[in-house]
Amino acid sequence: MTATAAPTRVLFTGFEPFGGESTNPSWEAVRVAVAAPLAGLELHAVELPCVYGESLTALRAAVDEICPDVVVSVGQAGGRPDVTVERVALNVDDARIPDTAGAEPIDEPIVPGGPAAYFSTLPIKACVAAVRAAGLPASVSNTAGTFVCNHVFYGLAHLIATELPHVRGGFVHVPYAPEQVTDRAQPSLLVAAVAAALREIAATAARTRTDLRVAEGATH
Ligand code: PCA
Repeated sequence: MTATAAPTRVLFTGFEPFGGESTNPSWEAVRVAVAAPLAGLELHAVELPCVYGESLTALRAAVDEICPDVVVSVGQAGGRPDVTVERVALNVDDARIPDTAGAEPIDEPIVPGGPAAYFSTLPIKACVAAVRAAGLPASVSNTAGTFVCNHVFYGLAHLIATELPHVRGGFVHVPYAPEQVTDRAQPSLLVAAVAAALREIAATAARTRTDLRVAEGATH
């Protein structure tokens, strides 16, 4: 009898639309990413509200229900030209625009007394390399901002650090979808391409224990 390894359970999260947009490519891409099977992986997708606090409650509920090995949270970063794998989450909410419930916190800690920052526990450089090898643009980002995406990233990292050390997780920001920028000179990437990149990231996170030691830093 051949023993079959248990599949790596991957939870993707995407966000509802925000900021006056009618779609959010993060959720659209996550939906597409989980629609087809991927060898050795069990893929799940959950949509989060773009609301401080509530987004983390929903993430927590999904983690409790699905018991993932890997969590890849995804959000829209309008204006970025490529798929960006985030390195660091900051313990601060500082809203430039209201969240979809109207909250606009300024300089509030996400976890009072928590560490100033957490690093992603995904192999970020291996993930970037895998997306590029699939022919799609990707880079490491050193800031996830201070809006709801960073909030979810920090909350996820805190949950992993304090309660779920066997889970690996991080955050990926994705460009606008082309249909969002037909009237603006802004970079965009097809949802299908973003979904393919997310599948590469899931597969890479599942098989990679030690990240690549290659320079992906920034001078500013
Ligand atoms: N992007 C926002 C929040 C939700 C989303 O998709 C951000 O970058 O914070």
